[in-house]
Amino acid sequence: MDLIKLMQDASDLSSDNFIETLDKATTLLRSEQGRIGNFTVNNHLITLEPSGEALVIGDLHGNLESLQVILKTSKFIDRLTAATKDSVLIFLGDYGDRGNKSAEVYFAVLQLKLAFPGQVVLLRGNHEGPPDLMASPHDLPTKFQAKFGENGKFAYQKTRALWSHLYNAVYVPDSYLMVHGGVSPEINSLNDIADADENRNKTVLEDLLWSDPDEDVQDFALSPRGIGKLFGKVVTEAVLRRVNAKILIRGHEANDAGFKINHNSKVLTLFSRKGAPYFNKYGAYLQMALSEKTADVNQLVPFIHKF
Ligand SMILES: [Mn+2]
Repeated sequence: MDLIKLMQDASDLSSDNFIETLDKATTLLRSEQGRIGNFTVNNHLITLEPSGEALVIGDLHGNLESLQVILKTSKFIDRLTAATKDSVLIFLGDYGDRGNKSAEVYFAVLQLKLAFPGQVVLLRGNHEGPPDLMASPHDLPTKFQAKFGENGKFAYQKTRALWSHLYNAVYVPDSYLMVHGGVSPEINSLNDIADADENRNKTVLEDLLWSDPDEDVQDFALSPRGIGKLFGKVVTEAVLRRVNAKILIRGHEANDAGFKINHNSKVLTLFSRKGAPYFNKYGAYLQMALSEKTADVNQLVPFIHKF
């Protein structure tokens, strides 16, 4: 795969090409269970081998330019193509809405998944939530309509069909738990994360997609978002202990530096897009060796790249 061609194809995207890509990706994701490439799939949870390199990308929200910058500076398509096949590209969710290239971002991300199925992981963000936990404002339907005309509605339906097949979390044993929003006090085991969907462990799903870490909250509190919770460091520490991980990596919150650190350096937030409507000064992504044993986010800072 070639980055310039991927970006060109995304910019030239037709509704037919988009719908075909959505169909292929949904079929692929639906089939994933058990051992695939570098990871093991257990329902909505991906467990990664602690080897090779990972590129972790936070919220993109329809900003294709940021994805292009990240893939170019990280040279990660070359890494994915390498014969060792031990590089993993992880998206933390929130692909669409807010920015003006949501369809293009979805297309590029799904093309990467289709090209490297065993090395690309797509997490579910709150902008890919179930019908009763939908993000607002949600401009995807109107943006698709404007871009694809009468096929916009169909493209939107196909996009919605994909969401329930996205993953809740990536787990690297003894090291990392990666989610879109946050952890839930109701997580007692990895299975609680793996099984959380529209029908089971609904509160866990809501917290994974929507919650935020807070320094002033001990356990948890109502979120100003109206969905999910603010969780304190007591919850972070308890959940990391219960699942045997040291660091929580998540997206979901815009910030000027592109990243922030919470809860005694146990929580890393990545925000990987720039431009309207957030106007954060920097976006950031994480490129790290999974074999490194890290118990403190400060040890990861050298591997956080700002752009
Ligand atoms: Mn979000």
